[in-house]
Amino acid sequence: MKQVAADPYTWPYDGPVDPARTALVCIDWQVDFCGPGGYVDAMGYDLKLTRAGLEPTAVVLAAARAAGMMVVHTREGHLPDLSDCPPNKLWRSKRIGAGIGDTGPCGRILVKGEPGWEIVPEVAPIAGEAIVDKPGKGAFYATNLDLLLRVAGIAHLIFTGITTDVCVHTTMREANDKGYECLLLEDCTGATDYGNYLAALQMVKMQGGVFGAVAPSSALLDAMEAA
Ligand code: C5J
Repeated sequence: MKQVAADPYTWPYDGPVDPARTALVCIDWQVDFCGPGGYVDAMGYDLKLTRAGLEPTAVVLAAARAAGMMVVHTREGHLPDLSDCPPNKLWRSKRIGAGIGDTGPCGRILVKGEPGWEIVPEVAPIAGEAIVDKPGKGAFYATNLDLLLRVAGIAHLIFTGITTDVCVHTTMREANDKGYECLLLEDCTGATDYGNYLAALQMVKMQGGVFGAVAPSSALLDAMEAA
């Protein structure tokens, strides 16, 4: 494999992509965030924006699997009794009319085990892939993600998922602070607001790549084909 033609630098900083040290992290591709009747739909946002990255992500996922890369899927959700849902998060969700734990067309909103909490079929995990359940926006908070990655010898992370400005950004920032070298695939992510999506991409690239780098998935696939 080669390095990836990314912005603002050729990624990763330390040489060609090494599939044994790289994980593909797929953030919260759940019905609640991109499916009809889920949480994002209940809040009244345009699902086309959060679904936009699904098709390219499925292609990258297949390539990562073929290359033997570690794949990690994350899911945001809460226990049925909501004992792991901070009261301010609960209050805000009810205020906007999509209360966590309330019953909707996809079952109870953002509750573990409900249809809305499941990952959509296009990018669903397969046997052997890690699934990290998280109560918050960042996938490192209150989870074993860092341990799983370090035990597997992973130093580089490639991100897909939703939403760009919330769970993807929070997780990428956490990862960056921990020293992981991060790449965000711009066509494999989406936000509930297009301006926020663009801003989130731009934020990564400031200060010479303050949180890592950004590339189209085609650039990653080109680098992988050079294996
Ligand atoms: C949000 C997420 N937006 N997965 N969660 O509440 O980005």
